[in-house]
Amino acid sequence: MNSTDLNNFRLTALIFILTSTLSFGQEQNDYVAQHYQKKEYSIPMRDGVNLHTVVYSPLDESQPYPILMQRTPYSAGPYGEGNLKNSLGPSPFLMRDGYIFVYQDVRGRWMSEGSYDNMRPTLNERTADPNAIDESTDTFDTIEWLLANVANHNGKVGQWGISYPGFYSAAALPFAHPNLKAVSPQAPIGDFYFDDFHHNGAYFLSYWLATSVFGYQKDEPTTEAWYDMVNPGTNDGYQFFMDMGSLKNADKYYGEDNFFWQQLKENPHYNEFWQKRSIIPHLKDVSPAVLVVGGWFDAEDLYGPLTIYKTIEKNNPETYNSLVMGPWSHGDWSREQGAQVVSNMYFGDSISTWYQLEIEREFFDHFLKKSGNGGPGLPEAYMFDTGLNKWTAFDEWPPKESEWTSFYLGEEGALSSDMPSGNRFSSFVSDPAKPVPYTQDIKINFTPRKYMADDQRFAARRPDVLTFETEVLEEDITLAGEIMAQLQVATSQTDADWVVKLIDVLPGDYPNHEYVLDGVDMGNYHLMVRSEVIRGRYRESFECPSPFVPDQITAVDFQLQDVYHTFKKGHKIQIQIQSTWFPLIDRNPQKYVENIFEASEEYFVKALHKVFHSENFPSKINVMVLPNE
Ligand code: PG9
Repeated sequence: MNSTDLNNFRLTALIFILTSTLSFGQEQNDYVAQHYQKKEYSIPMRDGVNLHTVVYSPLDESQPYPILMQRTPYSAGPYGEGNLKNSLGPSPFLMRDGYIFVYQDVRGRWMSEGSYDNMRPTLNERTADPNAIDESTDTFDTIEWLLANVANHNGKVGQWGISYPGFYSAAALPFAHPNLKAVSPQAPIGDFYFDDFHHNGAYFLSYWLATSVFGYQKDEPTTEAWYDMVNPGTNDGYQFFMDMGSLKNADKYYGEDNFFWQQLKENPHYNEFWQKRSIIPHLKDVSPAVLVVGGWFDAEDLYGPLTIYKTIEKNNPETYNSLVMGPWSHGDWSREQGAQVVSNMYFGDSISTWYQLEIEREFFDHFLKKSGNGGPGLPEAYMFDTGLNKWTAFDEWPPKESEWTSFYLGEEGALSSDMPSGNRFSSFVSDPAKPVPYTQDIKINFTPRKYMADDQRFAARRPDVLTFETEVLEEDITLAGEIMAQLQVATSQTDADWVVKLIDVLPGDYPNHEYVLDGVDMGNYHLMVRSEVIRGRYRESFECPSPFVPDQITAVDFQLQDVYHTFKKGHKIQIQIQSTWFPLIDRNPQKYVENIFEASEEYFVKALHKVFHSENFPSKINVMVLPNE
């Protein structure tokens, strides 16, 4: 961005920020009331089910407008985040540009008819059977109806959404309607076995409360919640879930009528139930232009945006497919927040506003208001370096310039590019009765949002967390791309989870920023850059688990999600390895049982875990390093 553009941006952003000195919601409400008219429709799908749809049309009918739609399970009406008046509505810039905004309750939710199905499976083909429906056919039928019944549109349709609405945007891509010209899946769920409810087979206990929201069928269209949130009776999540013990004790909170909780319990492995709900295999023959958006510190959906972008890129080289990854936690980019801070790490000011103005607005403007030819002049991958706090434009992701490099675990907690020698290992006792907390302040809530950049010093000082660390870096090193952990481990028992955390150890004199919470000292802050878990039983296959042979050295390889982070000179790179991460994930009993959701207490046993760093059994973290310019 040249200096003129930068000044224009700053002026626009300043005006916006000044004008929205009212609460963000209030300013939006007033603008909607003054410039849009709202109508509600019940749109029939091919099988006769009617979907509740809210349409906001510009009062100024001097020109035709594109339709910009969001399909949501969170209520399109005034009762949830789907409407314009909520901070998760479209950006103020899109609202002022003028679109016909459409919000729809997906099948089986709120005011729509039909039955709900989490991540409804996508059909592999289109047939004449009117009852052969999925989210793609519902989107197709909705667009057909809107084009025929909504006035003053320009014949072009866009779709966008964050999180679950991001999935519904991606689900519009298979067999897309020809008038659907631009789709922006933002923090989209790709697959519930790798996003949200599980990571590599470990169940995300922290999502347990959310099962209330997605686990019950309503009797009829409704504007009132038909489900109750479990009242844990405490805000202390660690204590609540420790007191609960085995997951089989969770049944007393969820009855048989919570169909999703039953499905979670009955399908612990990556079987056909989960596989058919993944949108990833269906991202072929994609015709709309795509802008995928995600946050490097998104605790809910990180597999989704990265995998959806890469899959579209691989299957559809001719399709306009782009990616933006910023220093955001879940959904931050849609909210106006001056200072962008995750945990205690400050990344800059007005990053969300800049993205909304310079990227999202340009994308939809080009493909929905202009010819759509030639592209909007945006980079294919606009990625934020969370170490240098700056954007970089790449023409692909991961960058072709990045080179694979291995960091080897070594003795005495060393981490380096040197192959280990000798026959050494590091060990720790993993005790399910004293699991490692996943953060320092564990509060029970709908889902975890803010732990991804937390300080990890508390964990480094526990005897059941192994730490391996480089010397102080003598020059910057930039990780840009994928990460693959390749561990050589052994356990005295027959099952184990393996958590790997990649950490940027800040220098002791690192300054506090004005946005850092009182009492936090950023000197020596152990910034978690990336973290991931694998339930060790799935090391060979997510569909067919296998126990460990006690004390037998075993390879455990798994992918961590991508990063773009420069570890600056004077910092250190640290790897932490542990086997509990509570109550983010449930506790692995460590004594193999077919279904951990049904494990009784006697299966929860201590285990001695070993991580080898020897000549014959090296453990390493493979990263993609972007050569210094
Ligand atoms: N992906 C997020 C989520 C899905 C299901 C349960 C809880 C959270 C989201 O839609 O916010």
